[in-house]
Amino acid sequence: MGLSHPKSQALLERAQQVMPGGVNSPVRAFKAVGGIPLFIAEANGAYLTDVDGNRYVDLVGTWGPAVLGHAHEAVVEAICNAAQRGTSFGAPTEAEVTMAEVVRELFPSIEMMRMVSSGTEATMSAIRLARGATQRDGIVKFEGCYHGHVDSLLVKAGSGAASFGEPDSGGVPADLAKHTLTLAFNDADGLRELFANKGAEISCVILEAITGNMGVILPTPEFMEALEEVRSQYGALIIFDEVMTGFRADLGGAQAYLNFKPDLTCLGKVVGGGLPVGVYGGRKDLMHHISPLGVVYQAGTLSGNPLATAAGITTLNILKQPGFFEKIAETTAKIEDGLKQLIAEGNHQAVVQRAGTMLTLFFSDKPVMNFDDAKACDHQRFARFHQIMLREGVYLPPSGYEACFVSAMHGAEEIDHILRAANIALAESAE
Ligand code: KE4
Repeated sequence: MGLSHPKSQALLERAQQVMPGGVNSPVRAFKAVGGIPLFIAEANGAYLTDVDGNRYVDLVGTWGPAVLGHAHEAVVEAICNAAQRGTSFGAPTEAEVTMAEVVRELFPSIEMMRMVSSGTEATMSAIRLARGATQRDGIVKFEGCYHGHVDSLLVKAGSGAASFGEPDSGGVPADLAKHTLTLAFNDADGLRELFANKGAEISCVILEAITGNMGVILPTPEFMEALEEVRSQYGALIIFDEVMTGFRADLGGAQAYLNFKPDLTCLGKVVGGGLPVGVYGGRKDLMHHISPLGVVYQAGTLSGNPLATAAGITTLNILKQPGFFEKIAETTAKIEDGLKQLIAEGNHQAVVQRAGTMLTLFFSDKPVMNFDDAKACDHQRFARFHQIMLREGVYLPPSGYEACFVSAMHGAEEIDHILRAANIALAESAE
């Protein structure tokens, strides 16, 4: 018996009159998994409650930020206290300095940074900086990696492998997209070959070094070596988009997990503790190109505002306590191991891939190493799996190309609930 969602249905009909698809971000529309998007009334700890009173163990974590769990008492208190002193001044504050110092402590490669209000703003600004600093227009990205809705990054591979990109969205000018080259993730030889042909034109390589937007995929050592080679041989800047992996793949992000020092890093999600914050930063000599020091312009009315920095500082100070992050990663590993055991016992064609506190269950008969592998997964089965998990009270990302996120508030009871639900959903979705 499915859960009833009459209030979500009614709200969806109202919402669709005033917002495209009734949502403020496309993935929320549940298009990939069917059913209707659930309107959430509140969230607390590891749980969401929808407007019809149905309660779920949350594995979306608002796409990453809720690493402490929802409505964490200290974060809510910090936001309330800050709000009483004013919500935005459009002027520098001590909190921005404190927050930047905490980010630099956890991400030593970020010697200097600029705060913005979203992950998209962070990546958009980082590639503008790379172009400005190198005086080159070319950009390299990888199929399946998502970096926010930046015109130059909504680009798919052109007809020929080494040809420049084509728009991957309406409204992106072909004249802009052509400056973006796209390769397969983990294609070390393709990267070397592309640079051999066009290295002098390329300002940067931007990547999710551990991906989340085609599910969790780890890079091969060869791929990381090729990145280092093209940086040293051609002077291209390496930009790690850690909007998702920051404080998630590892406390110090993918760069700590992989022991690789990027030239620039983009952060978002967790860094704002659930409020709108993005960060881009890295080598001081590069950040000196940013206005008002240099000629690369970037600005934002609400950048570094008091509420977001209060939430961010509180979140990071709790997260960096000794053993705190490791405990969440340990919980995530228990979920991974439990899922793998169920897959083996039921002889299901599925694999689980994890990095730190983020994981993906792919309906695939082999490890997923790039976007072609991710596309070859059984996404119809994932849709059935998603709906059954929802019925069983577990809220998964509504797409097979996403990552699940675990919080500090997921404990033994939540692990047991997730695995019991998965056992049912694996069996029923197989039919
Ligand atoms: P925002 O502009 O949504 O804050 O960040 C864009 C972004 C940039 N880089 C990476 C690696 C990201 O994962 C994201 C946003 N991630 C998606 C989830 N796949 C956010 C969910 C959504 O689009 O609604």
